[in-house]
Amino acid sequence: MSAPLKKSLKYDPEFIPSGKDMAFGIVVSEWNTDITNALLEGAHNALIEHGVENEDIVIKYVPGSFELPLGAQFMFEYKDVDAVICLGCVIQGETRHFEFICNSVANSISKVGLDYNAPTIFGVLTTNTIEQAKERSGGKHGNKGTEAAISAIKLLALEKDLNSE
Ligand code: DLZ
Repeated sequence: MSAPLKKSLKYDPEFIPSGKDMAFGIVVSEWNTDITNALLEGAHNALIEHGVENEDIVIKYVPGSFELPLGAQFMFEYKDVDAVICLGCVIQGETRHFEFICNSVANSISKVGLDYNAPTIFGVLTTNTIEQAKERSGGKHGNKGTEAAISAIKLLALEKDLNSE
């Protein structure tokens, strides 16, 4: 398949389904909060832009990215949401914390999604430096929060489509 089609499928609003009547939870990590709030802004704007009502978006914070999976699970348990978007930023430091946190968070977010049969999106930046994180949260590499929100809408639309066949 040609590169332009691939690009349009991902970014062209024409190929992004409407988020009308969909409800979303957004769980945000308090670590590197400048970055995660920028991801949140990107995700929230994208949901609104694609037809989601503000009252259908629940936003909650957790202490760090490690807590995102449980935050997502709580969202599904206690709030009437169809999908959860997890937003975090883990920056490679001197410690081995990076590897532990990234692996655990990725695996556990995936598990929540499979357990609840509901989109649970990995919107977590895992970068070497804060500059790289800035570039991906509203900088020259776009905003991964926006992409996370669009992924959530697309997966819900896919489920609706398959369920109606
Ligand atoms: C401990 C820790 C470290 C070292 N680095 C980060 C980070 O870069 N990004 C992040 O979101 N959280 C970090 N944390 C906190 C852990 O995610 C977690 O909140 C604590 O280990 C408590 O469980």
